[in-house]
Amino acid sequence: MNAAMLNTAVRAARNAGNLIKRYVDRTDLLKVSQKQPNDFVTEVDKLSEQEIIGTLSEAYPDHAFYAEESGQHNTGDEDRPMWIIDPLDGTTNFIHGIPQFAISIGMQAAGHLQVGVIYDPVHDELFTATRGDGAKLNNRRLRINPDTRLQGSLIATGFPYYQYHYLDHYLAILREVITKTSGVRRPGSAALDLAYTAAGRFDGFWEFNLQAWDIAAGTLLIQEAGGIVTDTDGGHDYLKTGNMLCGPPRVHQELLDIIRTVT
Ligand code: 2AM
Ligand code: CA
Repeated sequence: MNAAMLNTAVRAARNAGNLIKRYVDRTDLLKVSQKQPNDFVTEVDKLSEQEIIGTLSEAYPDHAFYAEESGQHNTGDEDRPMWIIDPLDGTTNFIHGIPQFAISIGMQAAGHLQVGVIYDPVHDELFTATRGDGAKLNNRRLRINPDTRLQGSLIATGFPYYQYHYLDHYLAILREVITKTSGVRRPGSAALDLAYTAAGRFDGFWEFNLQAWDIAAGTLLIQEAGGIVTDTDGGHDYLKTGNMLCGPPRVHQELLDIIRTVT
C-alpha cells in the first residue's frame, strides 16, 4: 500500500518538476503576486500544484489534500489519508533564479506520516521515505551518522522573513549556534534543508513558523534516516506549530539545550 503510494507520489513530483524546469530560465516573464508581505507566489506554483493534485487524486480520489496554494479538499473526516503538498518550496529562490527549490509531498494516515517525497528538479535529486522502510536519495539508502556532534557540524536554518516579533530571540540562538559549530547556512527551502539533513549534508536544522507542507515529507525522511525531529521545545507538535528542530540525536540534544538556555 505504502509502496504504491510512494510510486504515485514520485510520479506526481517528477511531472511537477519537469513543468517547473520549463520556467527556470524565464522567471523574468512570470507574474509574481504576494500572498502576504514577503510571501510570493507565481503561476508556476499554481500549475505545479494542479499537476500534483491531478496525479494523486486520479489514483486516490477519496483521499484528502492539504496544499499550499489551494488549501484543503476532501478534509473533515479525520480518518481519511491526507496528502500534504508544497508545489514549489523556495519560491523566493526560484523567482531570483537561484537553483535551490523543491517539490515536497507528504502523506499522513492513521496518525502517522507514511510516505515522503522531496524532489529537486534542477539537480534531479529525488529524496524518498516510506514509514518503516527507510529513506533514500536516488535509490541510495540514507543513514544519519549517530556519532555526529555539534562541534564541527554544519547547521541549516531559516531566518524569520515576515513576523519579526521573535527576531531577537532567533538571533540570540543563531549567535550561540554560530560560535559552537563549523558554520550555519540559510539556503531558503526548508524542504530541501530537511532532505539535506537526512542525507547528512547538513548536521541539523531549526526554524520557527514553518507550515505543515514545508516539513511533512522532510520529517519522515529524517526519522527514517535515523534522525530526531521535534518542535523547538522538544515536543511533538511541530506540524501544528511549525517550530522545528531536527538532526542526528546528539546534535538535536545540543541544539535543544541552546534553545532552552536562550529562552
Ligand atoms: P515557500 O517558498 O514554499 O513559501 C524558509 O524560510 C521557508 O519559508 C521556505 O521553505 C519558504 O517556502 C518559506 N518562505 C516564504 N516566503 C519566504 C521568504 N520571503 N523568504 C524565505 N523563505 C520564505
Ligand atoms: Ca514552502
